[in-house]
This record gives sequence, structure tokens and C-alpha cells, in this order.
Amino acid sequence: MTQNQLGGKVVYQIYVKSFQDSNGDGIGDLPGITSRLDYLAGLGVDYLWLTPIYPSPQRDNGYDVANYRAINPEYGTMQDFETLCAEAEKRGIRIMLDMVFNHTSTDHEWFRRAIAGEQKYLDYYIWKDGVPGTPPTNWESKFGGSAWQWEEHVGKYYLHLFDRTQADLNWENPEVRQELFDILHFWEDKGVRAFRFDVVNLISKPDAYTDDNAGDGRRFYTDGPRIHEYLKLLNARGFGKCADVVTVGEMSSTSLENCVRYTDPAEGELSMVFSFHHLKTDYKNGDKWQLEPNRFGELKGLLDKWQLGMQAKHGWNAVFWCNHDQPRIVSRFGDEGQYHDVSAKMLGTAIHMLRGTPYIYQGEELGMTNAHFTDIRQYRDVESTNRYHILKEQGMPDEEIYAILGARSRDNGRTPMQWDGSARGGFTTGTPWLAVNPNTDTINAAAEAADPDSVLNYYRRLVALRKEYPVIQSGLYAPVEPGNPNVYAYTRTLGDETLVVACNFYAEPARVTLPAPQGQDARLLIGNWPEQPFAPHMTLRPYEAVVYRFA
Ligand code: TEU
Ligand code: CA
Repeated sequence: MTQNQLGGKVVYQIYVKSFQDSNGDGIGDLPGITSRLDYLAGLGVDYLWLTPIYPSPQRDNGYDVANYRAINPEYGTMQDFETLCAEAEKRGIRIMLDMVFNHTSTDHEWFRRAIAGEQKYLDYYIWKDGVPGTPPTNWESKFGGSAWQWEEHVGKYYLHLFDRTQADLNWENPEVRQELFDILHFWEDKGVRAFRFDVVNLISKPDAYTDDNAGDGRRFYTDGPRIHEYLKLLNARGFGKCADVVTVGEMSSTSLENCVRYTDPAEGELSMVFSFHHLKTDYKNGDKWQLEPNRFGELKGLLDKWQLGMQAKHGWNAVFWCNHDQPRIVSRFGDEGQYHDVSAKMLGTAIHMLRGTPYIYQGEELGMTNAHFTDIRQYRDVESTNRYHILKEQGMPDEEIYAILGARSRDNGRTPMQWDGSARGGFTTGTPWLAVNPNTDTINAAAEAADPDSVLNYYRRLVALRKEYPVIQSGLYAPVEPGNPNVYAYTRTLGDETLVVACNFYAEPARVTLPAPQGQDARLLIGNWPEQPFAPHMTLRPYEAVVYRFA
């Protein structure tokens, strides 16, 4: 698919476990998704990215895959999957599957046969000599603790960049690569034409394993030595033969230079990438577990840098605020109180007018907020529960830990979808696997569908505008007032058409100076406050967003 075509698409992410339960067991499932397709078609989205749907012990909610060619029985059957695909297709929607190819669950047959001593499968993973208690290097797992686990049956350590039940695959081994490409073929034979590749820039490990004296080890394996070679192989052998396949790589701690190469069509690697630099401007010293007010200037600088850098060199961004690993954006950069709705709409505007392919994460289109749990027993996420214990051991008082988890835990983004105002939000008739946010009584799809001024109806318009205006799909991006301390503004230009976008990120009125193309009329395409006419010097109201089109 060309970048101009990608610019006309919108992807909706479904966290399967939390979207819609159909059988009362408290766990979202595939028939549940099928039952909500009309809602998704009404939003106007083109692709549904489903987080992993495969059998898994669920230590990391499916990112620990035990079998890549089947459906987790909790989520349904292969027949349910085929029904979902067919019903989606009737509505012009395609399914995007999540491929976790950096690691498998230690419950996967390959790992089991490895520890049973089969050499073929030992070579599927990364083993290093050592003695118990002294790991081969000081690398840290992204979920806390060492990245190495002693395996007594083998008498060696294996590498796990994530949980100890997520063993890293050995991409150096051509048999491993072929196995993974064959898995893509299996799903392509079922008609799947879109894939998201989990942490795919971590698959190429260094030749030598040495201590990292300046960090957690990531500099040795992030965008690793053979990464471009592997992605070219993945493309050529895995999906390159399918026409119109769409791929997105999740890139952990990556660089702009690498992302240009990952997505330039001439390189033959991926369609687009997720990068996360713009979601770390409220981390202190890069540490997610230390709270700090958002550095707005840095956020703007990063958005400008990635928009300009990618467009200058044929790169293509996935543009987004939210996913299942991030807190809710309205709680983070917006307002949960009096400005809830306007701030949610402003944040949506800032993303949806950008160059790239926008992603909407379930519930974002409703303005869903963080969960703010206050008891560790309410948390389910392995990263959050690990961190709780680490902070506790450091002597941090509970109150402080809950303030951190309440702002940063991945479970904030994972509470069940709020379909209606009933106690369980219409998500389930049983006990939900993770508590429903009590604010489902006011923030929910049923109420918002009935309110023309809701966040949901605003998101519908944002999606519809992208379909209608080529300038949104493929116009050139240029920053406006990069030094403005309160307003993020930019233009998009295509031929003699110009869009002027301005977003006030604060609860106080803010001044902005906007460019006014000569001899053309300005029309407000969308805004989140009662309309004010365009002027070169404007005062934006709290969290106001405006998009003017000059033509
Ligand atoms: O996440 C990769 C990743 O590095 C982060 O988003 C990570 O979860 C976060 O930084 C921790 O603070 C992907 C998946 O999206 C995530 O859900 C999985 O847990 C992870 O890979 C392992 O498969
Ligand atoms: Ca269920």
C-alpha cells in the first residue's frame, strides 16, 4: 500500500481481554468483538488491531504466546475468528493481527522441547554459560530484575528481555526465521492482510554479550546489528508476496534514522512504525516510575522532529497517544474534571490532523480515564505488580507507590470498555477480570452516541474528515510557533490547500499567532468550542482546538 493510501486509513486497537465479553466469564472474546462491529463501522475505522489472540498462559496477557497457530480458548474458536473476519469485511473493515516474534512463552512447545534436551530446539533460544546466582551480563529485564534466567535442566541461562516466562528467540538461526515466516503464511491463508510486530527492533542481538556499564543493556540490542537484514527477509519471505498488506512495527527506544529506513518503501521493510519518544516527556530522567509534570516544549519538539524527519526521507509514522501499555491520555495530558470533554477532543485533534496513520485505542474515543486503583490486589499487570514489590523493597510508602501506579500502570489503559452506564459498563454479565472504572456511569458509548456534542461524535468527525480531505492524508507538515509555551500548532499543505491546526494544551486561555495564506478564505473544519472566526492573532480558550482550511 502506498503512503498516500496509508494516509487515508485509520486503525482501531482492541485489547481483546477488555473489549466485550459474550459469555459472562468476565473475559472479552471474539464473539464479543463481532457483536460490536456496527459500532466500529460507525466510527469509520479501516483496520482492527487485535492484541494477541493465541493460546497463552497469560502471564503478560497474551504477549507470552504458547502456540501461534490457534485461538486462546478463552477468546473463542478458529470458527469465531473466521466469522469475525467475514463480518468485518462486510463492513469494509480488515483485521490486523499482533505477531510477537521477539520471544515465546516458556510454555511453547519449542521451549519445552529445548529444556527436554532436543538440540534443534535449544538452538531456537539464546543460552549462555554461567553459574546460578551470577548471570552472564548485568542486563535488566524491562519488567524488572535480571534479563537472564537460570534453567537447571539445561545448566545454562536463557535471555528474556521481558518476563522470565518470555524467552527471547534466536533470530540468528535460519530455522527460527522460517518458522516465523510460516506462521505469517498460516494467517495469510485465512485472509489476514495486516500485522503488527511486537518489539520488532529488538530481535537482532549483538555478537558478543558484555556488561552495560551505562545502562540496562538496551543499547546492545535496540535496532541491533542485523535488524534491517531481518526485516527485509521478513518482508520478502513473510508477507511481501501478498498485495496490499499493511504492517506496523513496534519500535522500542528507536532512532529517527532507523525508522526512516524501516518505512521508506524503497527499503522493503515495513509500512509504518510506532515510536515512543513523545510519550516519555513526563518521565524523570527517562524513568517511567518517577513522576514529573509534562515537559510540553519537549513534547512539541519531538512531534515536530518526527513529522519533519519522516516526511523529508519517505518515512511513515503511526500516530497515536494511547495503547494498552500507556495510561489514558485525557488523564495524562488533558483534564479529568471540568475540561474532560474539551481536553479529550483537543488531544484527538492534535493527533488526527498529523501526517501518518492514526491509531485509536479502545475507549480513547469516549475519553476513558485512568483507573486510579488504590489496592495492589486490584492490579493484574505483571509489570505493575513487579514494580510494586520493587518500590516496596526500596522502602517507599504505599501512598506514594499508588500515586505512581495510578499515573503509570499499564492497567490504567486496560480496564474494560465502557459501553453503558450500568455497574459493569455493559462489558460483562459476570465478574470482570479487571475492575470496570466507576465513571462508566457518565463516560460510556451509549450516552455519547446519543449526544451530538460528545467525545465519541467528535472522533467520528475526525475520522470522516481524514477520509474527505486529501490534505489530511498526504499534505506536507510544517510547525507553527515552535516556541509557544502553551499551544501546539502546525500546518498541512497540499497544492493550494492549507490546513491550520492549533491546540491549547492548558486550562488557561493562550495566545497564538497563525499563518494566513493570502487571498484565500478560512473555514473552520472542526473545533471543540463554539466557533470563533479565524484571525492571525487568536486567543484559544482552555484546551481549545481549531482546524481551519484555506482554499
Ligand atoms: O511492549 C514493548 C515495550 O517495550 C513497552 O511498551 C513496555 O510494555 C513498556 O515500556 C513497559 O514499561 C510490547 C507489548 O506492547 C507489551 O504489552 C508487552 O508486554 C511487551 O511488548 C512484551 O511482549
Ligand atoms: Ca468471555
